Amino acid sequence: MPGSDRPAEGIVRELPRLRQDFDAALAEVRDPEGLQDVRTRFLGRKSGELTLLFGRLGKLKDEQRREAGRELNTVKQEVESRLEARRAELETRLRDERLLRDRVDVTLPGRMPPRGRRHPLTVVREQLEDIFVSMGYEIYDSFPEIDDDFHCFEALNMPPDHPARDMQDTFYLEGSAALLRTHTSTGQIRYMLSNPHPPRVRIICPGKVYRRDDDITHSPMFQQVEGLVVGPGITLADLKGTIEAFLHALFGPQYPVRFRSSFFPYTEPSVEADLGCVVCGGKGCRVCKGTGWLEILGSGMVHPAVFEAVNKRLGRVVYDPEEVTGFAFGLGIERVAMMRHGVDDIRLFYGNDLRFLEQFDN
Ligand code: 2NL
Repeated sequence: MPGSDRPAEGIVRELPRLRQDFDAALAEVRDPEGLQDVRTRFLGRKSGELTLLFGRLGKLKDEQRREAGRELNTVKQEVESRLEARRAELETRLRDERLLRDRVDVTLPGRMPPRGRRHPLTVVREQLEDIFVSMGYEIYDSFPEIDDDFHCFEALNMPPDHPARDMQDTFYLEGSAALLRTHTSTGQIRYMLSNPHPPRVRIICPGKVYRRDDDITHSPMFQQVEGLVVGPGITLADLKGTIEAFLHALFGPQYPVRFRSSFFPYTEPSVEADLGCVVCGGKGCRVCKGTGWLEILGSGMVHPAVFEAVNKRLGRVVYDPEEVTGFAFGLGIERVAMMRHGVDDIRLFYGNDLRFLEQFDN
């Protein structure tokens, strides 16, 4: 019987079977966990099959122990190096699989980010600004939008009982004297009060204004551009020439411009400018209500009472109505955009509906 008289042979005889089992187990390995299981089965510290054989060496005599030990060590080294080789092989295979799975086709066209554009009202406002800048005007950023009675009404020749102050039209802030400006004239008054080149003025004031109005042609918030020119010898002819040049620059010189007498508390005389209907070319249609004309802006010669109110606030005469005159005008940006694009409901500009906004190019 092996193991009794030649115990070394007993141990050594186990080795071919152990090798065979190891070969078979290693061939089954598919992943690092499986590989660890095989390592434990053969080399595990407590009950690895090879470890147990090493444990049996202690019972042998010197000569036999050396002999069997040599054999066992050879096998152990072989097992270890084959485990290591398999580990390297597995690692390479797993990495290749991962690279294949995560492959990116760098030749694919990129996904284009959606491209934004300026709001149609911004486009119109910037066109207006460009035209006036080319005529030598300064753009005066007419903040604040929350203002007071003086800048919005009193300085503009609208005394406390004036109908324009009616609660119907103006948003007042609860429990305070503050209000939302109803026009950007507030900015023009502020400019005159802080003018670096008195008494000469040549500015436009673009900005948002607020009125208690809401229907297809009125929005409670809308945008306005007002202009103001002050200096010695400014006349109604300057107003007419400026407005005509401006409207021709904005819409094209093919449209006729006419002036009609009108009334505003802050101008005298006051005139409204009409433009030949951009829809029918003047023949008369639904949009111009058969007149051939579209009302486009209000204007007039600055009322002396406006200069006087500013002088009074300044505490000295800076804009002497005997020395300087001026003209002013105001128009709604939405109205220009509606005429330009044939839009019939002002609220579309504030609905943020991309189906509407995407129809405008820049
Ligand atoms: C409109 C047109 C207008 C003015 C605005 C103005 C400003 C100052 C002095 C005098 Cl500081 N006038 N602005 C003048 C005429 C018309 O706006 O349709 N408004 C209801």
